[in-house]
Amino acid sequence: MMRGRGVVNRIGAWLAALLLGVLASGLAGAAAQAEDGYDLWLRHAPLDPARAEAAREVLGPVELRGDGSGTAGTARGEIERGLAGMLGADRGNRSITLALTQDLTEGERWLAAELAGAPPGSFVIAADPNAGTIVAARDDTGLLYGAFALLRHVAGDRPLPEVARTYRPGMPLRLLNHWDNPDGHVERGYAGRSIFDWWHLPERLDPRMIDYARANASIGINGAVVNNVNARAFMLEPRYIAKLKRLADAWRPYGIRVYLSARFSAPRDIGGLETADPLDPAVRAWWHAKADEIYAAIPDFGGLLVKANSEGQPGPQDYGRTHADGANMLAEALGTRGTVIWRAFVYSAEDETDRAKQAYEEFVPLDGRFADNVIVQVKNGPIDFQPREPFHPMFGAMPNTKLMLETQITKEYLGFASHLAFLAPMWTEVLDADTGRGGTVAEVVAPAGMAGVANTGSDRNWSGSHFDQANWYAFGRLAWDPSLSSEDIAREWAALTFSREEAFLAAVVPMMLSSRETVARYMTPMGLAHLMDTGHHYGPGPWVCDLPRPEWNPCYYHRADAGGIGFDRTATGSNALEQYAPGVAAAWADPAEIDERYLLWFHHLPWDYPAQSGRPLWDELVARYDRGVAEADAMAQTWSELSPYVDPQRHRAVAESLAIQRREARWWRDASLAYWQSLNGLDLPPGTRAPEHDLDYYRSLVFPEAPGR
Ligand code: GCW
Repeated sequence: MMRGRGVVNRIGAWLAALLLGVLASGLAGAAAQAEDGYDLWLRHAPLDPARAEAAREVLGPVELRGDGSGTAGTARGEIERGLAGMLGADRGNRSITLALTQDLTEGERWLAAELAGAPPGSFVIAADPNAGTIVAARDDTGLLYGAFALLRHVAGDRPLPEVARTYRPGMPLRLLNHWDNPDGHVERGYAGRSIFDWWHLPERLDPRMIDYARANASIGINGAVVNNVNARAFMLEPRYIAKLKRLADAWRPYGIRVYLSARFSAPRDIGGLETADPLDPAVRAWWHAKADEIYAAIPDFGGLLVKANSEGQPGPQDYGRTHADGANMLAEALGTRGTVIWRAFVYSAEDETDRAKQAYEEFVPLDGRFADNVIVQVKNGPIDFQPREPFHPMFGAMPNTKLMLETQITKEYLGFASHLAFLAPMWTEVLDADTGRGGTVAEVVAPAGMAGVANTGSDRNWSGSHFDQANWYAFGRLAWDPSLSSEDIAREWAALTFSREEAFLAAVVPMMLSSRETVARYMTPMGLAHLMDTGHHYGPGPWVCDLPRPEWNPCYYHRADAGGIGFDRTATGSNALEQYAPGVAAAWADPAEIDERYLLWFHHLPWDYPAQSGRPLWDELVARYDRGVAEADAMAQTWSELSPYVDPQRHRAVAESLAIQRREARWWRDASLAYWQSLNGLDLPPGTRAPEHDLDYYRSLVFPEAPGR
């Protein structure tokens, strides 16, 4: 009996397990399997049967013309790998041909014509049920990008182009800037330690370096500045050149060139010279020899990135020279071999004017004086990666200088990796901005490129949170094609990363699209900026007024008192508006007409100023904080309903971050309102929830251990 019941029990358990398994797999494809996010958007999850069938009509074995080495071989390998994941063993029997234009057959020659004059990395794809699929390019990197684009088509919800379609990069340089220090600490990094294991290089190459290169290549990123702009000079020493060479060799097949941040005082720091004056012949010779040394090891070394005379970094102004003197000296050392990327993020202690005006004032007079291989890299806005800033007035104002756009993928001022904020809408807002001087920002930077301060780290999911992977992805996609819409990018990423189910995408894509605005609402609504607490930049600190340099203080930015709030940047104030083209300035000059998301950036207004809603400014501000908090709650609710579509491990991780975000959205709102009330003495509008604690409580919170400092 006992024994018999045991068998029955075992059968029962087996049936139950089977039933559970069927239920789970029936729920939503990939949802059953736990995932940790390491594979990013390159998961290559199996296609559902109907999509797989359609894909097999145009896909099959990969045929690579040419010798199959290097990057072209990498391209073939990636297609094999992707299709193995998505289609399994049955790939269909149409061939996939990868060919450089010189290897095209007579009948395919017309594809070469499609690519005539296209920039490096361009490719063409044509998928035909009769002829199979062909990816053609003029260079190997184009084949690699084409391979990834083909996989994106198969995996995403857009069919492969039947008529040949040409894809061209929108700008030549698509660079990650790592603020990683050689000791493994990442400045403003919220995803653990640095991914670069300098200590063990050159002998030991972490396999993660290859996965990193794959991820970048898959979205068109073609260069990486591997060290912090607050640079250590010793990274130019021979032992580091050897380490760098190992990385360059590993990344070459993925089309990634290495760049270094250079400390301007290196000739003094490590070169034994008395000076780093850019006009001193010995200094010039030192840099020249240094460049030769680097190029001997790394023939395709990309170039040098420099932060000079900014936040205590050395620079040419230390010797009474200009930014152009400094940049051109390095440009001469590199010659045609590489590029000097000179940052425009400068502000100096002595300058009494509005910090938002300083970069323009220092750089615009130098227009036309930079060497051909110098690019000036300009942050998206005139202050510093705030949740919202108007575009930088330098864009469009230096027609004779190559300007590059610098964005920040790591969310220093948008809640680190804990808050969900999809940044594509922020970057397209800048790229699409009409400078009023003959083009949009995207057009201004098209001859140069775009840089993104990376959010990678040693965390298993690379970016500290799953949704922050989307910002890395969006950066690459936009640098490749700045005309892509945020919605298309969000959809593509979410389908690759989580689930292709329409019900999932219909919920998660709108949530991503509004997420950055949500953060701006509960942190710094209506054009407020830089109210983050000192040092770590996490959480509110609008009360900080006593730091030695005026522009380090949140009070400097909000200028609030009993009478009103906001920074007057019109003609009655700092007149930063004047740095913009007249048409642009006009749209922001009148507080009654301005897009109110920029209101307090440009205007100082009384608390009872009638907002466009008709409500007094104070009431309007409170309403926007409240809306931000409500939206954070709504994101958590939306996500909780999406568990059927996402594996439990990643679903839970995101839910936990959203719980942090809900709590901290309240913290931001409550602390800010308590502080504003301490200045304006106003009651909250009727029906509004009072801050949970008093102002002293919020002011007492300190976080010396916050990451990324
Ligand atoms: O946003 C600020 C950061 C600094 C950073 C600086 C810069 C690398 O707080 O950590 O330094 O910008 O862009 O140089």
